[in-house]
Order: sequence, then C-alpha cells, then structure tokens
Amino acid sequence: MQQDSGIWSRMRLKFGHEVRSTYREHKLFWIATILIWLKTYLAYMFFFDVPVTNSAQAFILLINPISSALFMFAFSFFFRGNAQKWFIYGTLFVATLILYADIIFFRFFNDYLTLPVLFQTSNAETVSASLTSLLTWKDLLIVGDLIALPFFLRKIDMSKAVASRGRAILAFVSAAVVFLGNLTLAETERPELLTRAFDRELLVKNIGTFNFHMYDALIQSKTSAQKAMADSSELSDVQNFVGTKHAAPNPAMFGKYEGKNVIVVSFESAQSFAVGMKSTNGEYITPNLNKLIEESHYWENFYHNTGQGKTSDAEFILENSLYPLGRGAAFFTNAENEFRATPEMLKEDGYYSAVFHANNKSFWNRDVVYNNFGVDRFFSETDYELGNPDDMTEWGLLDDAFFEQSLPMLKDLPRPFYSKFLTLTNHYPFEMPKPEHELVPPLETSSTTLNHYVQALAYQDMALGKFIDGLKADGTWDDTIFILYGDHYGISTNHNAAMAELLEKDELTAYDVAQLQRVPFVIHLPGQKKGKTHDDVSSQIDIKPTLLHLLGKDYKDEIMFGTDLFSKQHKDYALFRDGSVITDEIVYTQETCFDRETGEELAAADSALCKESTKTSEKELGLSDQVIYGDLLRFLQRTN
Ligand code: GP9
Ligand code: MN
Repeated sequence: MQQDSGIWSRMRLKFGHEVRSTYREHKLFWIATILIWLKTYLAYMFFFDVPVTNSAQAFILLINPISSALFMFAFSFFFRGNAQKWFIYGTLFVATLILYADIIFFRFFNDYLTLPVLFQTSNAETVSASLTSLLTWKDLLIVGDLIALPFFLRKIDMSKAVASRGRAILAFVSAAVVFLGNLTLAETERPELLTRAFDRELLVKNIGTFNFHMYDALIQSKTSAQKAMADSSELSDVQNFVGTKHAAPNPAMFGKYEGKNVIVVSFESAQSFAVGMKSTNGEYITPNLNKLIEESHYWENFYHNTGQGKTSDAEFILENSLYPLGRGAAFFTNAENEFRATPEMLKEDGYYSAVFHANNKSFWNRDVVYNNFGVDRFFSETDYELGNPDDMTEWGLLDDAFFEQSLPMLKDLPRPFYSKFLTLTNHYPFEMPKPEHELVPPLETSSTTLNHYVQALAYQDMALGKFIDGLKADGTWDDTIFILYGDHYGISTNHNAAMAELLEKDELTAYDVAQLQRVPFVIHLPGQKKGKTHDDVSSQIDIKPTLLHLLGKDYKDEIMFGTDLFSKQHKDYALFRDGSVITDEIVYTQETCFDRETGEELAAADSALCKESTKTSEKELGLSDQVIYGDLLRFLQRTN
C-alpha cells in the first residue's frame, strides 16, 4: 500500500514535470493546441449554431475539441529544430482549412461535411458561384491567426527544440484519455451515439468536428468493404420486410392509365407551408400551384425523405423507392450499383425516358447515374440557349425560359414517354436577378432568406403555370399523368426565429420543425377536372409504387419501401432520413414524442407508441442502407 502510493506520487511528479518542461520547451505546441481548441469552440458558438439544452451538453461541447487537438500536434515531437515549428504551423493551417470548409459547407447546406460529399468535386464549381455570399468578416475569428502567425513564427527560434518520442507518446496517451473521458460523458448523455451514425449533429456536438471526420473516414472504409462482402442471402431479409409492407393495388385505379405519358416536375425547395399562403400585398405566392391542386389529387401531409443529397436524393427516392443514405449522396457513393429505376422498368413497356435540367450534366454525377437508371435522353445545359447572364440566377436558366425551351424538345419525344423536369429558380439564396423578376413583395420577417424565398417561389410558380398552359395548348396535357413534388426544405432551421414570426408562434418546437418538412405533392390524371385533397401521412418513397400501379405495373417482386397512395391498404406513415417518424397518431422527432393532431408532447407512458415505431423505422432505414451499400439488387432474380 505504502509502496503503491509511492509509485503513484512519483508518477504524478514525473507527469507534472513532463508537462511543465513540455510547456517550457514546446510553447508552440501548446499555443497551437489551444488555438485549435478555441477556434473549434468559437465555430460551435458563432457558426454551427449547435443546440445545447443542459450544462452537461455545454461541458461536452467545451471539451470535445481537446483530444483531436492534442492528437494532431503530438506528431510534432517527432521533428526537431525549426522543422518542428513549421510542422506545427502546417498542421494548424490544414486543420483550420478543414474547420473553415466545415463552416462554409454548414452555411450552405446546414449540415456537416462528410467524405463522400467532399469528393463531389464537380459540385464545387457551382457552389463557388454562391461563395461570395457565404463569406463574412466574422470568419477572421477562424482564419485570422493563420495570417498573423507567420510574422511571429519567423522571430521564434526553435533550432534547439528536441525531438522526443517520449513526449509524443505522452501527448498521444493524453489525447486518448481525454477522448475516452469525452466519449463516456457523451454516451451517458446520448446512448448509442456511435451506432446511430445518421444524426451528424449529435455526433459533432458530442465528439467534436475533427473526431467526427475521423469517424466518418472509418465508416467510409467500412462501407466499401460491405459491398465486397455482401451476398445474396442478405436480400431475403429485405424481401421479407418489403413483402409485409406491400399494399395491394386499388382495382379502380390499377392500370387505368396504362400507356399514358408521364411528366414529373421536381419543384425546387418548395415547402407546403407556402402553398395557399399570401404575401404582404394579399396576393397568393403560388396561384398556379393552387389552381393545379384544385383540379388534381393533392396530399397535404406529404413529407420529403431526403438527406445530404438534397435534389439528387429526391430523384433517387422517386426512381427507386429506396431511402437515400444517411451520409453523402447515393448519386455519388453508389452511382454504379445495380438498380431497378423507373426509366428502366418502364422501358419494358415501350416507354422512352428523358430528363430536362438546365444545369451542367455532371453536376451531382447525374450523367453517370441517369445512364445507369436507363434514361434515354438527358437534356442538360448544353441543350439550352442560356442567353443574357442578367436573366439567369446563380444556378442557371430561370424556370420560365427553361420550360419554354423544353416544350418543343418534349413534343419531339417518342411516345409514350416518362419525363422529369428539374426546376432551379427557387434555390438558396433565393435572390432574383432583377426587380422585374419579383412577382410578389418580400415577406417582412427578420430573415432576408425567408423574405426572398417567397419571391423565388412565386417566380417558379409562374413558370409552372406557363408550362401547364403550354402542355394544354399542344394537346400533351390530356394524355399525360402530371406529377409534381417539392424536393426538400428550402428554409433551414437557421431561420426558425423568422419562421416562428411568419407562422405567428412564440418559437418553433421540434414538432413544428418536423411538420415543416411537408412538401407539396400533386398527381393530375389525364382527363381529371375535379381535385381531391388527401390527408394521409405519406412521403416521397410512395411516389414510385403509386405511379407504377396507375400504369398497370405490378411490382410485387421488386424491392421498394413505399406503398401505393391509392391503395386501401396504405398506412399513414412517413420516415425521415434522420430517423424521425410520423404516423396517424404521433410525430417522433429529436428524441421527443408528440401527438400528431395537437402537437403536444406526450407523457412518458404514452410515448410507448413512439418506441414501437422507432424500432421498425430504424430497421427499415438499416435495410434500405444495406440494399445500397451491399449493392444487393444485383442478386435480384427476376420473374419477368
Ligand atoms: C442543381 C440542383 C439543386 O442541379 O441539384 O441543388 P440542391 O437543391 O440539391 O442544392
Ligand atoms: Mn433542390
């Protein structure tokens, strides 16, 4: 006992001595470690807008940058002299760049950067167009030291700094100890943190940005291995699951529109809250969509299921009725998989398929993916007259010009056709190029983004109206199933305060945020004059099964996670990519259970309902991921 405490106190003394002498001899190591710690913390405070609800979370947030900072600078002890100095500066430089990239990405997408998204280099060009509007003076908090430091560094002479393997080990061990402590705290705060990888916000909040990137890299290598190791037996689990979900077609609708053309419009960033809403001058924001709804089937409780892949995720869901991925965009990570996408399936029935999008063909890897999906013709930027740059948004051609130029191309397509139009005008930052493009006045909330959003949406709506008129004029309308869906939210949670003002609420609850994920969904059937508004809880995953049944295509042998919205067996259900679940009774989101009708938080006893739904929903997301990561559809035996 005596001896034990002797050893302990000697170790303590030695440790204290080492830390003191590292401080004396390696001041720069400490300065850099503290700088990265501080900058990451400042980024949490000023840029990432990380929600903190209790003091334990605040503490975790404060300490989570330490382990990675110690870890990255620990390598400097392998260098001696001025090499040590420049290694530290170089590491600080690279780490800062990563942090800054995270910040800019977050500003744009309100999400954290992952490896698959990072390698989508073809996006960089288009994103850089909006870059200037994404930089602010506050950014100097993050990058300012990089500019200032070299002046000091030149004066600091480190020619006598020694390399020390012992100190490197000490720093690595300290990093590991701090990390384990951090992780234990985080796991107590949020059990199963690492297994539920699809919630990036929770991860960053708990283990810090740099550790999150390392974790992401590990996952990435795991998914590559998954495909190599997957075998056909995994498919049967998935088949059983989707088999039990399958909803039999409604005999009154099945095959009723066999052989009709199909037009699908992806309505950029359109959210249901704006449908039927008026701007400050009393005029409707989306008069044309409102009119379309009056004469079509409309689902008012229809949600998006998209993740990081945004528009491309919505397309992925539309064409496959699979969930998008929790990290990255399937359009990039799994572009070459075997799929049974709608264009390919309809080809069996003599359909010709085309996509119209006035943007670069390789953006979001679309050219590669469409080819794999069986799309016959992709009309992209080079097929359009781009005209005067003043008449374009940062994202390309305005939607009215896009539709106007597309109409003759559509008319020339072999029939029947399956076509998709991707609109663009209503895209962040929602600024219209000229005052004459502003069809309604801006809103008057505290968020300029939200205020301009309705103007961009109004323009997109005007373009939609003209497009429908054009289709009616050339006779296509009567022979076509016309589908419109909002691809994903346009107004992120960064604008919750302004959104609360608009919706006349004190503040938005997690329930409100979930309800804001509703996007418009319309099906106009050939010859339809009278509309019908459905209140079923539904989501993008249901579009494909609904369409296939209308066209008389039985999909029992295929792998699809959605169900036909006209089927009498369709259940009220929407599952978000972050694991939130909505049924006829509940809204489960942000780990809280709400009554769907009233928005009241449910008492613990009642929230058993939520637990039940999360079990199946996590399984569902997991199986859908398995299909994609394991490329399981290559094992599908087809009966036809
Ligand atoms: C542009 C389209 C829009 O081609 O993908 O981008 P997103 O809505 O995904 O940011
Ligand atoms: Mn989009």
